[in-house]
Amino acid sequence: MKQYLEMCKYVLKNGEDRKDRTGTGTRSVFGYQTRYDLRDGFPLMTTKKMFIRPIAEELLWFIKGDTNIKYLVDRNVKIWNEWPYESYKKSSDYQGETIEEFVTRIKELPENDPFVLKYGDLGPVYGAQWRNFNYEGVDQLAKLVDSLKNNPFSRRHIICAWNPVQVDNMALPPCHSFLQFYVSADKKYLSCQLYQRSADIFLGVPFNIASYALMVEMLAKTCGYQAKEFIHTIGDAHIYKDHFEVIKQQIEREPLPKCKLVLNPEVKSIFDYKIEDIKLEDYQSHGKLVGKVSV
Ligand code: UFP
Repeated sequence: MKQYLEMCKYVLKNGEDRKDRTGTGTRSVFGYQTRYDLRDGFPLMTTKKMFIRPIAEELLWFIKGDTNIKYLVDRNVKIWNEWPYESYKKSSDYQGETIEEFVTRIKELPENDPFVLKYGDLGPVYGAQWRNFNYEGVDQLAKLVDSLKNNPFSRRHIICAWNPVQVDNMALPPCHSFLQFYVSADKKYLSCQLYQRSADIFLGVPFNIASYALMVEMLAKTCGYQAKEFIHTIGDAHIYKDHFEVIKQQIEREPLPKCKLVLNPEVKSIFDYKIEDIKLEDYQSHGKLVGKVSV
């Protein structure tokens, strides 16, 4: 994970200070690429403490094609809560509830309750585009699985979450927008490259790397390959101003040996994974580092 720390240093040193949508302000570089070899371990950040469970739950939620935070809230995964809360706050139904009260309400109500359907839904975000592009029935993930198995050397192993028709209806336009997969000439290995248009280097990127590394591993296992490389190509690579101090602390830390991902070998399709089929072994890390999310 040295490459990640190099990127942090590079952006701090060479980035330009910019205003941004959230009002926090960032230091940013346009265009940066890192490559993670998945054969020598799983790229979960070791220079701060991380947890695989929310990352895996979110990925399973994408794979299901779900776009309502209810699934995540029920599993105590908080990562998407701010966005629906902010839109609820702007609505005429808002009665001064805190985010905790809003989330508790979503958790206690059934998934078909009108409040959950109205205020828990994020619009046509990742899950919708992956499984039902533009709400027109195109299942990009199923097509990808089919082409990886039956046409390995295709140059069209693509999943695209960026949908110009629906982007304005999404709570957050896709950051990790365009994915391409590549099978090695000997049909042994599967690699993946992600184009991420916008990346919060301190909070988002460690999460995004682990999420896509997990996805390649799951696809590789269920399509007959071994995961090889995750290539992360970023558009606007930025560090929020209020993360400068904490990221400098992280840069000082020495990376520890990579952990190992263990997937249940009984699972034969990417659509069948459950959280208990995904385990990490030998994860060692430095202590927790916290930073505020800019919404
Ligand atoms: N962001 C990430 N990774 C994600 C995600 C969001 O880094 O997976 F969903 C960050 C990037 C940016 C903000 O700081 O969230 C999105 O804002 P914008 O749409 O203005 O780029």
